[in-house]
Amino acid sequence: MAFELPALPYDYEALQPYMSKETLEYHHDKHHKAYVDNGNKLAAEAGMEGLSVEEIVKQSFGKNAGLFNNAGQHYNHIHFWKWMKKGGGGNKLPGALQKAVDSDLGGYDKFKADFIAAGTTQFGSGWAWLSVKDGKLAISKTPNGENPLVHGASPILGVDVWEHSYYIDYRNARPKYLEAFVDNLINWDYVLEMYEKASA
Ligand code: MN3
Repeated sequence: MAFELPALPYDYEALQPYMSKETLEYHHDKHHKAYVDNGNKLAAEAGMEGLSVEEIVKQSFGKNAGLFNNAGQHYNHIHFWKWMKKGGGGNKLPGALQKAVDSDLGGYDKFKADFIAAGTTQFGSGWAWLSVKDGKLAISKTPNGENPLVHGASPILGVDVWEHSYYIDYRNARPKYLEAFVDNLINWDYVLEMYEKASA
């Protein structure tokens, strides 16, 4: 099925002051749209246009870099918009997630420190992740458009650490952006939804 640019699930102003209208306009309307357009073109050339975005990501990994990068970024951004909400973030996690964070990651404070460290230490462009692998939560990082799907895991939360995600609002201060994301933006209800699907 052809890739489509999803509408943002909130207004362009909704995430201010943590993520500006200008950032969302560029990031969603221009960057994500380019991944959709390029991904559709490259998927058609590869004869994969009938597959789901998840299948295209898995099948193109290590074989078709152009298609993989665009399909990976399309998948990542579809979820990234939903992983944020107005009034999000903080340490009030839905019950099942809190339990898993406590048992698998050593509690919320350690999750926060390790997740921010993953994003801070990703050299260059990429993502930091919280995933379910072999039934347990795990934190990781990936370069460019890569994601945990190609490492046998199910991503349930990711943060974009490409400069286009934070440079307008935070300039070079990536750790400040990551802290604001965790404290003020994460939509834990959507993380729970993905956690339940991944654990089913
Ligand atoms: Mn991005």
